[in-house]
Amino acid sequence: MRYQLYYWGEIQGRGEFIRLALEDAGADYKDVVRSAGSDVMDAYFKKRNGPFACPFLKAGRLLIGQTANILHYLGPRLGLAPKDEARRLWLHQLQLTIADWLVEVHDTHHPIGSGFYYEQQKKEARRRSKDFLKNRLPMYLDYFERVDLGKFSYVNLSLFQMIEGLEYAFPRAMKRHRRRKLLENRYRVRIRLEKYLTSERRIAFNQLGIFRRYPELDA
Ligand SMILES: N[C@@H](CCC(=O)N[C@@H](CS)C(=O)NCC(=O)O)C(=O)O
Repeated sequence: MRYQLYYWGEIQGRGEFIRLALEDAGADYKDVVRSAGSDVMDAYFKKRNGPFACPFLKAGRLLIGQTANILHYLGPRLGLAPKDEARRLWLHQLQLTIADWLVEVHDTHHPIGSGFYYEQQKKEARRRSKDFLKNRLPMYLDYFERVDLGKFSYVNLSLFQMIEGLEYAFPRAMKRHRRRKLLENRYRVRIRLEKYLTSERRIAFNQLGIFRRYPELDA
């Protein structure tokens, strides 16, 4: 199967959670916008039953949107999830929790709305980040440190991405929030995916993405 991934070409964003799974499995895929521009992606948004937002994946005749949904589909096909229904649902549940967590990270720099520039919501961003770092971040970290992830799966890859992103965005706060299992997972994935992570295919974190480094928002 040749997969076609549709996601913005300049950022890791939510597309990266899919890229990591495809790369880890050595899957045959095309990162469409990066090679053909974003017009092709826009055309899908105009379709009657197209996706609401990116990332979305084209797999044969299937057109699949929502990050967690895409991973739910890809997991067993890429050897990154078991076929057993109970385990798959558990992984899907964890991935949806990661999606919630990611929205909270985004909202640290855009707490009022995506229609405003960061500079227009700096004060609120500071309040929101403070609350996120003090209350929400440790809750999520403790949760994922505690739960049973089972055999290596796409959830391990997504957790790696969360920790990498948080270290990029909040290096000071993350020093206070070291979690042994999550760090071990991070090193494990770094070794597994070294070739991809050091290649040009891995877009660097930047100030357009979900994880952004504004020192004034860090601890
Ligand atoms: N719940 C969706 C969220 C998708 C989403 O918000 N994608 C962003 C890019 S990272 C987007 O295209 N937003 C445009 C919009 O919401 O209008 C997922 O996890 O995939």
